[in-house]
Amino acid sequence: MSTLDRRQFVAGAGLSMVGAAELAGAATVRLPFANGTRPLVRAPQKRPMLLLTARPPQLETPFAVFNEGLLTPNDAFFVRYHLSGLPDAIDPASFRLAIGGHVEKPLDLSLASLKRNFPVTELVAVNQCSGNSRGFFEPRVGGGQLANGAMGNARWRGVPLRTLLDRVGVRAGARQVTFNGLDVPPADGVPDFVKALDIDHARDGEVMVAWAMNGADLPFLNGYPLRLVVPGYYGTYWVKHLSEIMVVDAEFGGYWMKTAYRVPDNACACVAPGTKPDRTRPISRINVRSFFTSHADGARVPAGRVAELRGIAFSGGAGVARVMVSADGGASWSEARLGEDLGRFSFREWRLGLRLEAGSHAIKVRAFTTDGETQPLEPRWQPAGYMRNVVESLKLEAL
Ligand SMILES: Nc1nc2c(c(=O)[nH]1)N[C@H]1C(S)=C(S)[C@@H](COP(=O)(O)O)O[C@H]1N2
Ligand SMILES: [Mo]
Repeated sequence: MSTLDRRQFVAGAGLSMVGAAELAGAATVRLPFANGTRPLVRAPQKRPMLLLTARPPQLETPFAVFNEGLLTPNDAFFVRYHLSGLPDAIDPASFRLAIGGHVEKPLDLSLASLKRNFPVTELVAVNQCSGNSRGFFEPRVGGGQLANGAMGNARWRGVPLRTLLDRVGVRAGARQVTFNGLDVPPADGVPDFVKALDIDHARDGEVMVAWAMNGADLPFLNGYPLRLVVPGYYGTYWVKHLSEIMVVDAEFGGYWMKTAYRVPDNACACVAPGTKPDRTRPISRINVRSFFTSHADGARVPAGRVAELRGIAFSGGAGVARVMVSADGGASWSEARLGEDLGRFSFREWRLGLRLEAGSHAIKVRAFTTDGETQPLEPRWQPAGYMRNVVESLKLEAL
């Protein structure tokens, strides 16, 4: 795509992404919770997606996409923004990434220089929104009422953040690194979206400044031309349209670290339903999850014959060791076969054949990581609606 095309293309991505006329005729999806009707809309570079909000754009992946393959196609990858001030055109020729703050020699990099002058790395990792599945919380909580489609798995390509930090020379006393993108708050709005990682995390060699996913430029709505990739961490840290990296010598106190995106500071990151935590900490690593992808809830299968069940499992970096399936409400569990290993941050496929007698069955799936973490059998609760990872249950009708 030429620069001119790109400019024109993204011009529609911001304010009027979805016109009222389009919405009027849109097909809808019914998510399985109250007020769960979502129009399916076409945003730039996207196939029809579930619309949560148009301004800022928030789009959820139709869940059937996760049965297409282990990598989530770019045109089906979910979209989440906080601020309605999206850039409406980004010219790759004049774009700059600034790296500065508590460093020896600050850098101002062009896209071409970033791609040409540093070693390139690739990694498959899940980007999952903290609030993925929030719509299922009971009691309900405020925030985007998402089903399970605010996640995606991609092969990211870019430069390790460590390499860039080594190049600018981090000075002694550095504590954190902050990340800012080109989107801005509306004039009277909320604080700018800036996130921070501890300096050791930023230098772990895995955190990446990426310009491509699944072999193509980042779609505009997924952060063109650059985004941070923080393997194993929730999507909130994966700053899009990344334009400024600052090393700081104190803990960063911005709104999106100090006030938002915090979880109860205890082992389960949970509290009794309806209560508030006494102490919180910034959200961090993704917890282990597994899903059915081969069958939709309530699907019919032939009685007395083997139904091939399939799904995905993932974790925050320990890797999936085992996936167990129960067809008797959790009394007994069978081990599923795991598919190709694309790395410890990736979706992992699981498969299991189950023979079901005539009748209605509730099938459960539960993943275990290599370090023994597993999913709770009962949902945990917290007021922000983050980190849901209860064992999923699938209803099948054998007839
Ligand atoms: N610049 C910018 N980056 C951002 C955000 C944002 O609002 N602005 N939202 C974050 C959140 S909360 C999530 S879950 C991910 C979503 O990534 P995606 O839109 O590519 O799926 O982007 C992150 N990066
Ligand atoms: Mo998010």
